[in-house]
Amino acid sequence: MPETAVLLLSDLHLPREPSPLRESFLRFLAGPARAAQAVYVLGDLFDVWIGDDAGLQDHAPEIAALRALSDSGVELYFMHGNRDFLIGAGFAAATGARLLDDPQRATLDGVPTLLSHGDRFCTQDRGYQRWRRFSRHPAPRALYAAFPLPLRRAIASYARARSGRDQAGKPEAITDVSEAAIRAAFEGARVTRIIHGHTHRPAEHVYQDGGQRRERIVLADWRPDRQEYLRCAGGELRRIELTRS
Ligand SMILES: [Mn+2]
Repeated sequence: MPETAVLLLSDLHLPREPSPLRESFLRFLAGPARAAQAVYVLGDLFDVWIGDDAGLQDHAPEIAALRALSDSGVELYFMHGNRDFLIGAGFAAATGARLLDDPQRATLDGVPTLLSHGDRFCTQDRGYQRWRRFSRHPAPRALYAAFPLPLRRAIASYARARSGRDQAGKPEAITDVSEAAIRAAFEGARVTRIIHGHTHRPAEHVYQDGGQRRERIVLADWRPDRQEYLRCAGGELRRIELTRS
């Protein structure tokens, strides 16, 4: 029986400008991704996404490569991040990706798993959660979508700069996930594994709750010196550095 690997990645934050990260992602799609059963992108694939109209053009090479991957028979799943939550049906149609709800329960390699971008678990960051609720609300979204392209770009870059300043001033514990939110997610979804990104703090956290072993895997963000994905197959999880695979 052929091994059926599932690959997961998040927080690539691919920019609109030419970048080695964009090249690496294209190498990933043409290389290791082709041998997988499924590829899950758990959000913030793009650093900014102001709408499918602009995004599909700004990221034409990635869109074509994602399409080639799904045409080759690899299942492609995409979850929104806080930077690219405006990805919509146009992206799904162009790439062949299925858009997932956040959180999403899935059985990966036989393990009941909860997948999430991760920002929903950062409940101690009240200011951020307020912004999250506002930005995902249909009314402001419809208003934003009706703005001309240059205005949408300007608003996005203002929001990004502001959030960078806000986050820099907050203590680490506030911007990380809340353990209470994680426990509630384990209980609610009845899973023994959570995989998420967003915090840029790659780690494996193991919990022992009433004799039950649970684990929380935090995916790594991509940097010039580190581009990795998580490979889930044959009963083990492995972080694989793209440059060495
Ligand atoms: Mn994020």
